[in-house]
Amino acid sequence: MFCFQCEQVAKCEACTGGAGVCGKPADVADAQDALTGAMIALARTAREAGVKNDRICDLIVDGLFTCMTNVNFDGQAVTALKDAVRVETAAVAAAAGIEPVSDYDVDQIWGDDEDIRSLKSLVLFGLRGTAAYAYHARVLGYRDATVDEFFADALAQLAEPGSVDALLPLALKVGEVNLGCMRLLDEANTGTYGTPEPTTVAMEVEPGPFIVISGHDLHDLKLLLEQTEGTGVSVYTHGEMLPAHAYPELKKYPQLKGNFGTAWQNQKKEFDGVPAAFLFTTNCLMPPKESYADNVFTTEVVAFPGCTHIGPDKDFGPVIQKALELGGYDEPHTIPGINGGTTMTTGFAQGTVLSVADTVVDAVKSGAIKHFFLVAGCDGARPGRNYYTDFVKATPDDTVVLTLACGKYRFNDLDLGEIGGLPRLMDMGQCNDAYSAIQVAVALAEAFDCGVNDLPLSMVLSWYEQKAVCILLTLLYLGIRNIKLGPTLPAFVSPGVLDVLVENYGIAPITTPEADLAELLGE
Ligand code: FSO
Ligand code: SF4
Repeated sequence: MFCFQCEQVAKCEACTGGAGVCGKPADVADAQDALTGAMIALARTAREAGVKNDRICDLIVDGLFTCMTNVNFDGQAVTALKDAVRVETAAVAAAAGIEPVSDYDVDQIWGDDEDIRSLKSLVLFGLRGTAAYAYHARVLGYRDATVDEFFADALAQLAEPGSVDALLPLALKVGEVNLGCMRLLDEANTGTYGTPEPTTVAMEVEPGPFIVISGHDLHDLKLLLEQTEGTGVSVYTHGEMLPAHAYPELKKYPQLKGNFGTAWQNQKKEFDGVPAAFLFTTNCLMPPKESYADNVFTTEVVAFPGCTHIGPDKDFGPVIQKALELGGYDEPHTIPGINGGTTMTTGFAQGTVLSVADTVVDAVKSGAIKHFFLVAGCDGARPGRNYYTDFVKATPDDTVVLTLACGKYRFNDLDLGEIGGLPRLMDMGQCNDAYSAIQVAVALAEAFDCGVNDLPLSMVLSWYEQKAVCILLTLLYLGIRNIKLGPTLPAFVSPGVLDVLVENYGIAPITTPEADLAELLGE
């Protein structure tokens, strides 16, 4: 196996040998590469045949999402999807009277010149992240032809020799398309479940049977809430599902009680011995410990051998049954945040922040707000990630901290007080709600008649997997400069490509909270 797509990659280089650091076995990694090679063949065959349709797009989106970190550990499921892709390739070729293009050998990318390998990896991993967002929008009935067609176009280009001059714009194009895809998902989520409202979420679990739902898919949560009505089973969010509490059409269910635990990398500790059922709708699934593996359920493209998978009929009966069998706690039970807090707030997406835009602009003009920090991105296991806690704790009282994605669990139980009638710490939502942060930044730039780079706004980002890659490409596409990135730089960014990113965008690795704060505040 060869895999270097995520931040926890072995030795900051690549996972090789029998299994990855994430627990992905070599045969699954190889099956994912074979699936990717088959998707590239489908994309090239479709291009030659001049065919574009939803069926091709859906297979490619499913395949890209399946290969993301911590999503699918089931080699049989991955191979079944590859077989379906091959059947489609043959059908497209037959209908057009051409020969199908043979499967592409992805090892050609892994063995390429390091800058070409780096840029093709940026494109492929970025596409995987964008595909996850397209998938979530699609289940809510939202799709966009520009986004859909780009997946196949870009995959087909990965099989071409490529040059730095051609691949850099392609990587930025991934960022552009991802912006459109996050907009689509924002429309899908708010159009279906309403505009998020500021909401305080308890971290206490009440006595009685309960289900913990993790991941990003609001549609799955909605179905689970419908099916748990009247059963006596409560539902708690976990990880990236936390912002669901802010959506009017989800929060109206009384059995949606609160949030369980912290970010994804703590699940082995936090799920151990808990008398509840766990439902994973997307990443980030870790190989479950034997002690709770029977209580883990997966759905959509998530899978783990031996865990019950809820299929397209979306009958969550087995999950509810498991929760009833386990019975939950006898007494209230609280898992505090990592700073000891017992509540957190969410729901400060663009709808809320822009509704008080005048207040925010006045506060900046009066000097009450000196600076905005977007401290956002993924959490992970690397020890250096306490940087983000320390950074937020050290931000001065006249600054605002916006956050999103699961990296916020490093500090979202802190009470940072208020500024100009607004909380100093505002959670804008899931990683895809980076779209909200961009909209707020653009609105502020318009209000001050300047560019986003001229605002008193700094981005201090943490990355872990491929959604962070596509969001980073979006920020670069928008020309955002001087992003601080940590806890380590991606292993797939070659020194040559890093030079380009530093030169053109001023990207820099995080250093220490004190030094970075002083630099960003111009002290
Ligand atoms: Fe976190 Fe995992 Fe949303 Fe990522 S849950 S690490 S950025 O999947 O997707 O933030
Ligand atoms: Fe290694 Fe990350 Fe790939 Fe897993 S997804 S095999 S941890 S690089």
